[in-house]
Amino acid sequence: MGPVTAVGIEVDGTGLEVPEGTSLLSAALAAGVELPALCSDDRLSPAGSCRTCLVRAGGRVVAACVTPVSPGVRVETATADLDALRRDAVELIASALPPRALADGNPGELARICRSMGIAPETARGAGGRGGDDSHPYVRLDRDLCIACGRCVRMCSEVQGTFALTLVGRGGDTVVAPGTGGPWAESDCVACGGCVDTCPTGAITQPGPARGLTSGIRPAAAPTRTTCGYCGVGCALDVVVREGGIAAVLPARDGPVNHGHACVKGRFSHGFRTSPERLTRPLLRRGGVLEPVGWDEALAHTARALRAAVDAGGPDAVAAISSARATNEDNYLIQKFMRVVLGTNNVDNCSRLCHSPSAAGLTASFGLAGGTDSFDDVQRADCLLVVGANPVEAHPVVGARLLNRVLHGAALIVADPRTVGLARHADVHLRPRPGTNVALFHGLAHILLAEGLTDEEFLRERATGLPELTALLAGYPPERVAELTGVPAADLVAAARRYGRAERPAIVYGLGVTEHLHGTDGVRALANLAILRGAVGSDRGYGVNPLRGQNNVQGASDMGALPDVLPGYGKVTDPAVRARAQDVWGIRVPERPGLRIPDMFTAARAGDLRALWVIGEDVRATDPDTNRVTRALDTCPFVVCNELFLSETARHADAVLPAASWLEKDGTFVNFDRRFQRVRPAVPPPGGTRTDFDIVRALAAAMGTDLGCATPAEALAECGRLAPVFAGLSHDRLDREGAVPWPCPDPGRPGEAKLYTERFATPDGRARLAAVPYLPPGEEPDDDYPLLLVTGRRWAHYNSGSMTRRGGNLALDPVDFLDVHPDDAGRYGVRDGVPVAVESRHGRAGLVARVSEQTAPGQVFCSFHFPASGVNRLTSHHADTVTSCPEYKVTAVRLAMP
Ligand SMILES: Nc1nc2c(c(=O)[nH]1)N[C@H]1C(S)=C(S)[C@@H](COP(=O)(O)OP(=O)(O)OC[C@H]3O[C@@H](n4cnc5c(=O)[nH]c(N)nc54)[C@H](O)[C@@H]3O)O[C@H]1N2
Ligand SMILES: Nc1nc2c(c(=O)[nH]1)N[C@H]1C(S)=C(S)[C@@H](COP(=O)(O)OP(=O)(O)OC[C@H]3O[C@@H](n4cnc5c(=O)[nH]c(N)nc54)[C@H](O)[C@@H]3O)O[C@H]1N2
Ligand SMILES: [Mo]
Repeated sequence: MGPVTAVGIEVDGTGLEVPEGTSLLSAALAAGVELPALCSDDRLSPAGSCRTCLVRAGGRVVAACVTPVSPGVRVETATADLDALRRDAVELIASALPPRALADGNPGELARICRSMGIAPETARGAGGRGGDDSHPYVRLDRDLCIACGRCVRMCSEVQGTFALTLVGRGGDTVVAPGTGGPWAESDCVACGGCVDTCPTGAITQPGPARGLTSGIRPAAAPTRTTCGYCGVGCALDVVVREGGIAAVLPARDGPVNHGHACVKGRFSHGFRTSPERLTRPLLRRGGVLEPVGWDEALAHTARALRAAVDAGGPDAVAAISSARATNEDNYLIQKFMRVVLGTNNVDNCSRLCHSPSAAGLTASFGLAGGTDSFDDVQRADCLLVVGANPVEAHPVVGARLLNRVLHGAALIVADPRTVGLARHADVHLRPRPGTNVALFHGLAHILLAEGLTDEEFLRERATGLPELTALLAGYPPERVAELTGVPAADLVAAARRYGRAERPAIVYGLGVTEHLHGTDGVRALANLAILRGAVGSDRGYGVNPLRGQNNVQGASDMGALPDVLPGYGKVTDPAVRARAQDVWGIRVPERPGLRIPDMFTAARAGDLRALWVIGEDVRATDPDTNRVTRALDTCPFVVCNELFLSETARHADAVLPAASWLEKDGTFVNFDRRFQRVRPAVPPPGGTRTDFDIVRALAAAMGTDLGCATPAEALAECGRLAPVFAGLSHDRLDREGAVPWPCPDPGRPGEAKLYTERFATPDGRARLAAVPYLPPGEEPDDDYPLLLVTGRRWAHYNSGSMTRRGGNLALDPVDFLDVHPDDAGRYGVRDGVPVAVESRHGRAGLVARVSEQTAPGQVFCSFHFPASGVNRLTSHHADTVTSCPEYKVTAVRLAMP
């Protein structure tokens, strides 16, 4: 992408310069002239079909949206004949529609344009009667209002990449329809809301109070700009509130990551907020049952219980699991509470279950715990290597942007045992046996070396460890790697050559790399590829980028909700780090690293952990080997939960404190490419609930300590004093600038979106190649348990499903399926749609079989979004040897009678 040349043009007699390639429509807008353009949306390629944006350019009448500027062109927009032509075009379109198309108060684009052109509502006098489709919970189709502009179809294909919609019929009868022919609800639609957002007439709307609102049509009252509280993409959303309730959540066109796009969760899944099951009062267990009590009583009781645990077993007899769903400020306070009020480092967050191997591996290879490049840069790559990640379902906006890049010519290599969405568009799809990544990556590295596809200068000047790695890689020739991984040698060679010969490759990866017995080794072996290519910290590629999972899992860890580090990743064992914290907090920080989540459970089972505070994590549903977790929690004398709902964990707790959700909170999140963004309350916490921030402060007060940090803004400011990498951040700055990436030590300078351009953050400033041997996974299939279970995500539900099962998403995905390959279905006598029991060495779960070729023979796949199915009773306690991240991706199982 070279520099863009400016072109001098004239619009209605005024000269201006616009970039080469600009359409006359955009050029007119730049000159302050807004033209009607019913088939146009600046997120889409131009169509030029509606003829409502006619202008005269160089003497000819043309559709402005499809005509690019030419140097010196004179554009006329405002003559009487052009006004008449445009009005005629709009009038013709409107006249075919039924009267409701232009009814008073219709906020739609067409109705607004008609009003501005003085086209009377009576113009719309079409007969209608074409019917509609209301089969879908979030999308309604009114065929009578369709003008066949094709914006929805292009949104679905160009922005979302789902290709679910098409135009059918002829001439004036042309209308949008799901490509599969049947009802919308049964189509390929993934409810991203893109079609709703672009439709100019109200033919496609979302039902309910949001009807007619789109990101282009703002309601009178300003919406609240916030950051999505589901996954780690960090979509900027505008929340529209009416009569105290959320009427619509619209993707922000200027959202730095989402650029006007969103997904089914961020856009539509807010029904949980007003679910009758939402907790609104604190609960205390009395005589075996949870009973509602007032806040004072709940806090006093909890404070007494924590104090009693410390008295009985010392500060380390208490632990907290902090929440990656909660804000940075919540997390900052929670870890401060544990260290300052109780005097223990026993605090951890679900990064442990997720990307702790990324933090450890990336730190070891490069020096810092985050991804190396901004996603905007990743999207400039000419070759994408997507490993063990399913962004089409788990990070849909990222998935859509990656797919878009591929459709525009980037090469795509997917490494995933399953045929995930992106794999269908891949140049090479590597399907390793689960748990064999290290061998796979070494196999690719072997070929890079053997074929001279490495960057020798980079390796000489900016990396260490090449001799050791070279020696190790000698043992990973393609044939052997093919045996270890099941990936044909020819595919390995093809993939290595693509990655090796690309000009600017990027690696994007997910839990298929981390959630393994050797997850950290996997991250390091993957990082080797970027280092060998010199494609990190340089202009020759876009590094290694984990698609972090939870909305704020990066932030929860950044804030020091981890047992071994303080905010900003300074080690608790480092006296200088502790001294800095002592300066800010005024207490001595305990120097012994605390317990990791699985060790908390072990300590509980042993009777050593006497109180556990679980904040926004349903450990009884989502941690592995549920039976062991249950024993731990049942043995622990006091368990308190901050929750929105009576989750599996809360249901068995001794105290439950009802918490506010992301839509009701003030603070910040850090997304997967290290950007801090603001979270703002669109609505107040429902009566009786409190924000986690307030709960932590109140509990500290009940224990006689003022935690300071009266507001979230003050908490982030205090964090910046403790952690130099965040010193340049503040709520005020984020309010002004939107998103700011860390490292950001200086309030007057931008944060670092791309890392390591000068040097790596390792002690010697060099990237470190890792010579780690391949070791087999913790479980292998055998005669008793012949199948390998892989667990992961489905698009419509989110983790424990506590929020997505309460609302319309349940209708989109009501059943917990076990995907079984047709060969295995035949072998084990399983039919599509029948209930199956799954057994592992650790427990039993009940699911419904779905026969599908998405999984490989010998492997089965399911999600963990329906706790009642008991999927995590199957998963084992095997965990990454470096970070204790569970081996969720590999469990030997068998099918049994339900
Ligand atoms: N819809 C939805 N979105 C979510 C979530 C959700 O629950 N639902 N959760 C959020 C969270 S917390 C997270 S962490 C992210 C996770 O996002 P992802 O990491 O994309 O999620 P997963 O589906 O768990 O795993 C990714 C892929 O790893 C593959 N895999 C398994 N084993 C191996 C292996 O040995 N090698 C390779 N190469 N691949 C393997 C699986 O087949 C799977 O397709 O998603 C976030 N977004
Ligand atoms: N089998 C299997 N299991 C897995 C995984 C897998 O791939 N396979 N993935 C693992 C991964 S990567 C992750 S991250 C975990 C996620 O596991 P969890 O963190 O347990 O899952 P969530 O459903 O995201 O959220 C937990 C709870 O937080 C509550 N909550 C939401 N927002 C807030 C808030 O602001 N404050 C408070 N106090 N509570 C809130 C929700 O109601 C929910 O009950 O699951 C892990 N479990
Ligand atoms: Mo996660």
